[in-house]
Amino acid sequence: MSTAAHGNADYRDHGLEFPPGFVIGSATASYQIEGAANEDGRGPSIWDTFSHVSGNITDASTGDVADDHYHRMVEDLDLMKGLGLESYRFSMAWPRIQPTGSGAVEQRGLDFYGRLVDGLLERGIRPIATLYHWDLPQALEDAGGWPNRDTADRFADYARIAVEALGDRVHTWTTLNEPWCSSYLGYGSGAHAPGRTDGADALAAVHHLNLAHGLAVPIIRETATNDPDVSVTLNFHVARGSGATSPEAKRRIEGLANRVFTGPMLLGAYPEDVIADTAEVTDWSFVQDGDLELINQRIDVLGVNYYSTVTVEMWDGISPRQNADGHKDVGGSPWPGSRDVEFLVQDGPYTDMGWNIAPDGLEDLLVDLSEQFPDQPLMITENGAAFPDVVTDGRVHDAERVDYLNRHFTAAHRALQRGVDLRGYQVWSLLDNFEWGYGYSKRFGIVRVDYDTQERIVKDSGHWLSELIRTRRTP
Ligand code: IFM
Repeated sequence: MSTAAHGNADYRDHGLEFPPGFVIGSATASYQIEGAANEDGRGPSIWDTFSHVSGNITDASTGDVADDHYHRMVEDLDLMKGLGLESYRFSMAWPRIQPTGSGAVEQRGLDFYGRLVDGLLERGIRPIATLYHWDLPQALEDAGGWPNRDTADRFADYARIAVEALGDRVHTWTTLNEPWCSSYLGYGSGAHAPGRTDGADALAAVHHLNLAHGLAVPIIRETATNDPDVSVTLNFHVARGSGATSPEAKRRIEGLANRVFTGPMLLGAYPEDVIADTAEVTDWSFVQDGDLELINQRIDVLGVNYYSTVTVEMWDGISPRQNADGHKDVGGSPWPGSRDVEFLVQDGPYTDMGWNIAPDGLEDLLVDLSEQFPDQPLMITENGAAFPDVVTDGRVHDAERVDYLNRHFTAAHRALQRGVDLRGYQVWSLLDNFEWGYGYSKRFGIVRVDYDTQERIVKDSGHWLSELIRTRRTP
């Protein structure tokens, strides 16, 4: 990717105007906020199981209660309205709707999301629903999980059930959130649920997630009655490096992380170099005749999640190997076939996740995607930052998060100026929440949640975003 070198190098522009129709909102995900893990017939998900195993979550917490959003949904809807959000990206918990992932449907789960969507529409907020943000019903994992082809068919059934219930009023349906994490962190490194560590399983999961997406898209289109937008959200890895072996390392990482999804989904083929790179791990025999045609579906919007960059080289096999890929290191590798890629420690500043702050990476990514897929509208479906917040006199002056958002909205604006068809920006996250393997130790919210009292406090970043939406200009 080229490096953008123009304008304010700091990406701290103010007064940048965003066009009408550029939809600005915020995002969450079911397991991270809902709580009520055992209520109204919800079945267990892989994250319930995983988080209850000692040692898996940094602060030994679970999503059992989380932000108690399940019971505080109306309060949270009013909060969104107060902020002036134009859109709200949420996910639906598959085990709330189908407790065992197949067969019986739990109406109370569907009703919860029905009330959420109605509440959004009543407040003039666009509902952007994600069908799968990692909470796989445990029963499907017990049957083999994503490395098992049948899981893709079960996902298609679930998509039909969800869209039959809400397909008259959800504006945008997103099939999957970050299948990279579901496959490589869930089945490769073991940092995420279900915590398995097998490279071949991770790649089979990649394919079955791609297949699940491909099966669901036409179902959404034929079932919905309001002509929704259909999308998928990917967490793109922006790889950099100036060493002699960096181009090779970048090719490998961008192949495994990005092109293994965009290839089949948007171009109808797996990248040949990725298949060659992983030949010692798997023979890809899980790809059956006709699968690529199924996966290659037109989508209305490609969701882009971006937080930071990686800097890579091939490891020389001698010096101590650096492993700063930004993901929790629990021993396994999320890079099957490319364990010899070295992730160098990058220059700061960093967020509380240890991720480098690189808004130019977002601009580069958006321009690069629009060059690769010129007719494909894009939406930033996640961007935001964790910082350790302090409450002072009932306020949270999160200047670092405000600065982070300012820089990344500047990057998005520069991409728009360069002709990228970028349709909107959903800030991660509306609320502090359960940050997966890190539990509640990382706060991403523009609204603070006190986990003892469940009190919500709008942080300065929330006020900043609100002002941006109100004026259509970066404050
Ligand atoms: O919290 C996550 C989210 O669930 C998926 N994208 C990245 C966020 C921050 O790690």
